[in-house]
Amino acid sequence: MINGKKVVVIMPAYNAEKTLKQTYEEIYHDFVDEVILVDDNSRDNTKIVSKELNITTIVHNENRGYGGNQKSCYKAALKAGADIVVMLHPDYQYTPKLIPAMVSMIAFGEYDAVLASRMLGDSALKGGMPFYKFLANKFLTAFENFFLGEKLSEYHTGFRAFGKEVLEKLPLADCDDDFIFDNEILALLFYYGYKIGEISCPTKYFKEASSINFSRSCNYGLGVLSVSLKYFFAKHGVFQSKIFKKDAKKLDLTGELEYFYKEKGKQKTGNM
Ligand SMILES: Nc1nc2c(ncn2[C@@H]2O[C@H](COP(=O)(O)OP(=O)(O)O)[C@@H](O)[C@H]2O)c(=O)[nH]1
Ligand SMILES: [Mg+2]
Repeated sequence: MINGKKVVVIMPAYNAEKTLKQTYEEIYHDFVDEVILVDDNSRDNTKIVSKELNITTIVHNENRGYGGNQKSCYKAALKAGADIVVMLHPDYQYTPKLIPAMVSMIAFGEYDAVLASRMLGDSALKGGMPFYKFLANKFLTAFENFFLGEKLSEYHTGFRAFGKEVLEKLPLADCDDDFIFDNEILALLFYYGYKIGEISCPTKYFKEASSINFSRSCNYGLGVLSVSLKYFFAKHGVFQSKIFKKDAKKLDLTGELEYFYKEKGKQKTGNM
């Protein structure tokens, strides 16, 4: 809780058994009211590790993709009464120690969403980001900034925080079920006039932290170009593609969620 706002950390997980504990233990639990993990039908023991750590756990019985996973995460967080939701990858790529800083930027009313950027400062290459990903990130960011008329340092980080209003109001149900979800949500935030803040964030690249290969990265890159152009066309009244339509669907919060495990009380194992 910070400034009277309930803070929920969500973790979209896929084969994260080796890095989950380390990630979880770096969360500063004094500000975080609940942690929720959605296991997207992992082939390893992610859900067992998650339960052992007393994390509220939901398990998809089929793989719904990274965007599909986030949709379940946000539904669960909103149903748990979150005012601020932090999306943190359980692959120990981003440091959870920045959660209080990110959450404060929303809790005191300055921003609607916050991105932890690897491209502010010089941490991306130092942290081992492959050079081709670095170049692609720079190019895609410049392209998207141009077509959106914005000035973010990157659109591709997996460490983000959102106020509940944006998760309730944006048409997230109609967003992609794969990686391009991350880009669509940012385009929608700008489209509806919400404010996005950024902080700098170190990153670490190692085997378990990065499984996206060259061809999936290329697909993602093409998706980013497409979202940028669709935004531009929608904004200038040329044509409105699915997510920019007025009747695009929001998350449906009416159904019950099936929990594999529910957090029992609040466990303070943070080491800060
Ligand atoms: N649901 C789902 N998530 C995935 C899949 N592949 C990767 N992820 C998750 O997507 C996130 C980003 O993937 P990652 O390999 O870390 O990408 P990178 O760090 O950007 O190179 C991580 O949280 C992964 O757990 C998948 O096939 N399905
Ligand atoms: Mg990663």
